[in-house]
Amino acid sequence: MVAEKLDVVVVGGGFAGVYMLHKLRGLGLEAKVLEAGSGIGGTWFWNRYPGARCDIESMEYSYQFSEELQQEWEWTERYATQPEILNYVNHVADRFNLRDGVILNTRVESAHFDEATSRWSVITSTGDVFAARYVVMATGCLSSANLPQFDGLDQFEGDWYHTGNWPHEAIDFSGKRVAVIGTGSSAIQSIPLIAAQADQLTVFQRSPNFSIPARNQPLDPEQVRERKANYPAFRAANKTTAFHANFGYNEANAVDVTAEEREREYEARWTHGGLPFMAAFADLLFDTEANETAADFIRGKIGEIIDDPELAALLSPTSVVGCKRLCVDTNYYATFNRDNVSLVDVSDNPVESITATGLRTEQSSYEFDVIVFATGFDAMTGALMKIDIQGIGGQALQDAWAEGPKTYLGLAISGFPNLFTVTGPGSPSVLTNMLPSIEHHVDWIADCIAYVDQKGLTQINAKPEAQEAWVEHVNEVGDESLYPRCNSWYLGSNIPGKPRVFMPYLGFPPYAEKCREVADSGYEGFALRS
Ligand code: N01
Repeated sequence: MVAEKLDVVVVGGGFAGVYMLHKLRGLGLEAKVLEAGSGIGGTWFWNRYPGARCDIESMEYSYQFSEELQQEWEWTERYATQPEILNYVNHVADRFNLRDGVILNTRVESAHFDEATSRWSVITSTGDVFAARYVVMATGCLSSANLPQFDGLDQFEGDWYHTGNWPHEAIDFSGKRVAVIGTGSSAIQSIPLIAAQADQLTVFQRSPNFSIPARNQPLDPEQVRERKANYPAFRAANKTTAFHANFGYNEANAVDVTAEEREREYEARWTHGGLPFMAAFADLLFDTEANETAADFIRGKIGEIIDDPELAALLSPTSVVGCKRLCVDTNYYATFNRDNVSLVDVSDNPVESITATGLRTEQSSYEFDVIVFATGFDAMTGALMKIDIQGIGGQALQDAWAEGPKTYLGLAISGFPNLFTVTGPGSPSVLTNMLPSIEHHVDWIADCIAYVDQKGLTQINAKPEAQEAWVEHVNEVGDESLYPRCNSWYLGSNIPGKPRVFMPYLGFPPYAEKCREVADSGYEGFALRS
């Protein structure tokens, strides 16, 4: 098969891939996006489970590269639903004439670097071959669904679904006995809606999670008008915050204020709703004692909501708040007061197998018509490691990352020249508002490609020592926080056998500063070749 020559192959047609294509075209480059799905949208294409909605406010979870776009698009709710976000990204693709640059239903199977030509040979599931000067992996942080290896799934006579790979047609749970396995964000959003429809719902919980009410509501037209009048300034202010979002950061430490002040602050944030709860005090993710005050507050709320004290205790986490991604819900805890909902604690009574008619834990058997796996993702590295990526000398990414991912700035991997990762491990990505962080990465990558081309160079490769220093720095910063203290997908600990490494970089502003310095210095830490 003759390879089609391109300047850039972009892998993945989510928000990152779509904007990357727009930027590359702006540079006059020939680029194609290769997307496994039958539509664009990434996360918002695949995660169609009931109740799927963003946990960042819609007016922040949107592109800002075009002032016209952000002025003309009308969000309807404080937190946008999955269908609305999918409509939005499709609107962007149409508005900027990007559709003809996206090849759908095409999964990238391998990407091998040829040193002699400085080109990547990219082979797809459809047998197409591309020879590209650059590859941008816009493969997403939470795109490789984790389906635990339960014996017997192929024997199950009912229907089963994974929240991260949900069918396109609506599923009717009426009259059904339904199991949900997992209690992360996807489960917490879908459980209240499934419970409202199903005959019976049984939730299998391995670890309880902290969740804050979303307080979702229609957007107030007056507030929208005000925000739109100052959109660029609003976005600029968000860039100066750790989470790249308008969380109303309080700079006081929880341990320095009185119990009454803490209570007042937590209560105000519980009433306001959503992730800004974590910005109640500056020390919440750095000091166990401070964190425990937040944990106590949320446990108190769970106790108030749940009628049965034993059930409330089961639903109350004893872990660090925010150590796992904080959940945001609509009626999650209250759903457990319903007569048709029950909770099974599988923390020391694991799900052992799926049977023809249901599932078996170590202690009991259950019968179901439908099983929903809300069991998460092989996060941050999963999608990349599924592709056969080989860099200089045929080195496989799987080998280079055998002990955990190593990148320079979460943007490049030493030994894999001219290949970039959008929101890769070692970047703030999942610890920030993803959309503006994606835009930041895409802009940086586009500038970098433009620089290399303008200088007439053929290769840019992260130096091993720069990568080592960055990885060490990411770990040092992570270790100052409470994040490494619990098991979470940030650490890869939800996937059996995955090396335990804290993958994201904590703090957007210092990261953006470092990226700027590297670019301004002519790409310090990179080896450039003519
Ligand atoms: O996945 P998760 P998710 N037996 O990994 C359990 C984003 N997101 O899809 O905690 C029994 O959080 C597992 O138990 P444990 C957001 O960043 C955002 O819900 O490992 N249980 C856990 O309860 C989020 O953090 C939004 O003990 C098993 C659950 O499955 C990320 O995506 C919405 C098990 C997995 O939870 C992932 O969320 C949705 C087993 N063998 C997602 N294996 C919003 O924007 C796993 N579990 C709101």
